[in-house]
This record gives sequence, C-alpha cells and structure tokens, in this order.
Amino acid sequence: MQSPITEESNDLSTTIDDVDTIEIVNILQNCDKEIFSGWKKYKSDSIFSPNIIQTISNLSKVISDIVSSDEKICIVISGCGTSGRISFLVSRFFQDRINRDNLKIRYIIAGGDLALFTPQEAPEDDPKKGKNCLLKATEGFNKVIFIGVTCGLSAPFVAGQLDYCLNNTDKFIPVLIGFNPINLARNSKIEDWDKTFLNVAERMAEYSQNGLAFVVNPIVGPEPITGSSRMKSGTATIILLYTILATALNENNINRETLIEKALKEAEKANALAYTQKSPIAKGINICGEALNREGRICYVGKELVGFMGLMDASECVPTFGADIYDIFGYVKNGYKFLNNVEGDLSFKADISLEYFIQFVAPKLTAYDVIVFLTPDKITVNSLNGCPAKKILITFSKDDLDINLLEFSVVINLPIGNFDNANSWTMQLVIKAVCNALSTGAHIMKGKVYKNRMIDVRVSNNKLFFRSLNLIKTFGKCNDEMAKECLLKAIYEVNSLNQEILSLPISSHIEKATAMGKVVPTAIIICLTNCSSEEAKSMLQETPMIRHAIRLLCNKR
Ligand code: F1P
Repeated sequence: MQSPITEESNDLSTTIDDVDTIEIVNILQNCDKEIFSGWKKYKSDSIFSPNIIQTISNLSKVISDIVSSDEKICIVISGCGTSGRISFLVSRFFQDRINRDNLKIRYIIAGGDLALFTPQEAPEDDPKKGKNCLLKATEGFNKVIFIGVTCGLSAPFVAGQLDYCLNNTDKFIPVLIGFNPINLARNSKIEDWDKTFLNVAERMAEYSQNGLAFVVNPIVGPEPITGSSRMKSGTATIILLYTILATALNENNINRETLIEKALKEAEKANALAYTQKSPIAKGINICGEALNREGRICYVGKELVGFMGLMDASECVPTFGADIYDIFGYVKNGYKFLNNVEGDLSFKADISLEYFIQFVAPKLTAYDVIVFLTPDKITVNSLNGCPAKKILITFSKDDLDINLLEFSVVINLPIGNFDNANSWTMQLVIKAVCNALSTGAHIMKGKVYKNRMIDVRVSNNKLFFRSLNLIKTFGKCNDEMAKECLLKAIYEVNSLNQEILSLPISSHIEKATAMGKVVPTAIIICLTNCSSEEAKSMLQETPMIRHAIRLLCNKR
C-alpha cells in the first residue's frame, strides 16, 4: 500500500544527519524547491499547475462574489498544530486589512489559543470537538466559507468540521487544503466516529465537481525530515491561504489568474531569498546546536507577525524532536495584546511577551543560551545589550538599524532587493525558512534525527502513534505486530504486556505517552536488542545522542 506523500522519506535528505551545516541548508533548499517545481510523477499537480491555479481562481471568485453581497459572511480557517497556527497567522494578517462591515475572518486551532505556541495534540483526534468549535465560531452568520487545513489529509478535528459543512451546504462552503492526492488521505479508524478522513475527502472531491466544495491539494513532495509538515507543507499552506484570500479580496479589476501566478512567483522568490544567506544560516545552526547540546535555550524574539513566526517554529519542536517546551520558545512584542487572539490574555498560563522576556527571562540567560532576533527594532536590540547569551540577528535592513553589530555572533542579512514591502506576507516566508533551518539543524546536531527521520517524535496523537510504529518497524527491522509490542512496552515501561494494556484504545496509549520522553528510541532499542525497557532507557542515558545509540545498534544487526 502506498504511503501518503507527506509521510514518505525524501530521497534528497537521507544524509541530512551526516553532513555539515552548510550541506544541511543546501538539502533544505533543494527540498523546498519541490514546493514550486513539483515532485516526481506528480509534477503536473504542482502549485503552479494549471489545474491548481484554476481551482484557486474558481474559489477566489466564489469568495469574492459572496463577500460583496450584503449578507453577514464569515471566512473561517481551521487546523491543528502548525496548520492551526498558520490559520491564525493568515486570519490575523487580513483582520487589519479588510474594510467590509459584513465580513469577519476567523481562525480555529485544535486545543484553543494555548495551542498557538504550545503543542496540544490530543484534541486533534476529536471530530466532534472540531464540529463544536466550528458551530461556535460561525454562530449568527448567514454564509460561511470554511477552509480546513490538514497537510496530511488526516486530522479528525478537521474531518468533523468538513463533514458538518458537507451536510449543511446551504450555509457552508467547505474548502480542504492539504498535500496528498485524495486517494492517499488517511483511512484509519477514528475513535467514536463512523467515518475515516478518506471518506470525508472523497465526499469533498465529489461535491467539488459541482462547485459546492473545493479541494486545493497540490503535491509538494515529502518533507526533509520525514512527516514534519511544519516545513514544506506549512510553507505551502501559507502561500495558498494568502494567494486565495488576497485575490478574493482584491478590489482592483485585474485578471484573477494573473494575480494568482504573480503571488505564487513572489512566494518562490521569497523562499529563494532566504537561501541566499547559506553561510550565516549554517553558522547560526552551529550556534543553536551547541546551545541545545549544552542544555542551553534558544529564544526567538520579534515583533508583529514576523515575531509570531518564532513562536510557531519553536512550538513544533516539541512533538517533532521530543524537545522540552522551553528548549526553544518565542516571544513577541506586546504579547497577547498584539495577537488579539480569541481567548484574550493567557499570560497567567504562559507569558509570551517580549516585555516579559526582557524583564524576567533575559536576566537569567547565560553564555550557553541563544537569542534569535527576528527583524527587531533598535530599542529591543539595545535593551538586551550586555546579556551574555549568544545573539543571532535576522534582518532585512542591517544598515538602517543603527546598532552595534558586534553584539551579534551572526548576522543573517536578507537582501530584500526588489520586494515591494518588508511587512508583506512574503517576508513571513523568508523568516519561516530561516527559522525552520535553525531549529531543524540544531536538533539534527543534538542527535534527534537519524537518516532523515524524527527518531524522538512525541507520541501525542493518532497520526504520530502510527508514525512511531513505522519508525520502529524501519529501524527495528520488524513487522507491525512486533513494532506495536515494543512501543507499548516502552509506553507502559513493562517487559510483557498484559490483557489490560492490550485491550486499551489507542487514545489511552497516547494519553500516557504524551507526557513521556524518548518513547520511540526506547522502543527501537527494545526491538533491536530484545532487552527490557529499563535496560533500553539506561542505554539511552549512557549514549544521550539518540542517533548514535540507534545507529550503533542498527549497524550491529
Ligand atoms: C497537524 C499536526 C502537525 C504537527 C504534527 C501533528 O498536521 O499538528 O502540525 O507537525 O505532525 O499534526 P496536519 O493535520 O496539518 O497534517
């Protein structure tokens, strides 16, 4: 059975754990290029393909017609994890730019606003929660354009929402964004529900034949770190959402397809711009990697939506690399006030403001820590003068900043050249590519990647549970049954599985595993050596570089 493209290993990145940092950046660039050029036999389904441009154009026309009516309209963008954060990012961007009283643009993220910067994966598996959030967000509107984002065509939360829209097409126009062909949508059982994602996706495709629904699913190729949809799929999501909404809400009488192609080309140029600075990015990776290896922290600080890119990048390191939440964290100027998020000020749970960072976090940082400045202003830079942490500056305007550049270990100066505006959405793409490179590269240096796999993935939702099984199968060289046995032994820290454990639903295994560290590496070692879970754990303690421990054992077999 073919695996979804978003879960395949990319041929271009199989050595990413074994090369120097410049080469890591080269690999990331080559993988990113596939977003625009397409991938293998799916080239005709690339983001630039006539059928994708046509779908975007049709959708944008429908949105444009609806929003110019007098009815109360809501555009809702919804997703889980990175897809939910991007839903927020894009809705926040347009919030300041629409001037129609009858139109609201809203976001939904599984797990609520805390999930904007901390992982809350369990709600992703709940279609009923998805539907309820949708009902709450769209109460009182006459017409709703619902855009559900799930890169892998997989999230039950989004499935529940799309399914509801399909049953209520008089009010809702559902749109599905993701990066697999429909037939590769997830077909696993969803607990307490009678459909799979594939069932919903097929119905979406059927309804799209007569304009009642839209499916926008270009193929962008597998991720550089297998399954890490925060990377290419996240970038492609940003590109699609902005392109769709910017063209739909454009009031000038310009040919729609021309506008779409222009936006896509700008996005391609922005992505390439990030990689013009390979050498400083590689240096930045070295610094961030060293920090993580010495138990130091990486702190992104910035302002506006470019600052939010730091929060977004950091939060996804927890499920992807099994990182601790504060290993890498982001702060944005004016915190929740700037975010203007639905649930308001959550600083009693987690303070994400730059002001808090300057007052309470920075004074405790040491030379082992790193501050990454995302296009900062002079005041921010100067207020952190003298802080012993290493500093990385990412900027579009080094020369206009009028600061002491000697404060920085690395300056990543992005030549903005012929871009219209440094605040435009394309600049978010540039910053995203650089942040993704820094955090991915740093975790590779920390040994959290073996070949191009996230071997310390956190088992925190259904999709990640099955991804973990695949990792154990691949590296433990075993069958499905054995992989599951080893995973459960690692989760329950036992040497044999009793009936009680075996009869529990997958959601219970996930609940237990979410709070634990190094579950997958422990399971792989159990599988490779037939040892107890305790022995596996002590082996990992002796060789903390997980990649080394697993490589050693794999080579022995
Ligand atoms: C949603 C998501 C990812 C995250 C992790 C778990 O994926 O939260 O953002 O990286 O893989 O799932 P999707 O619904 O967009 O495929």
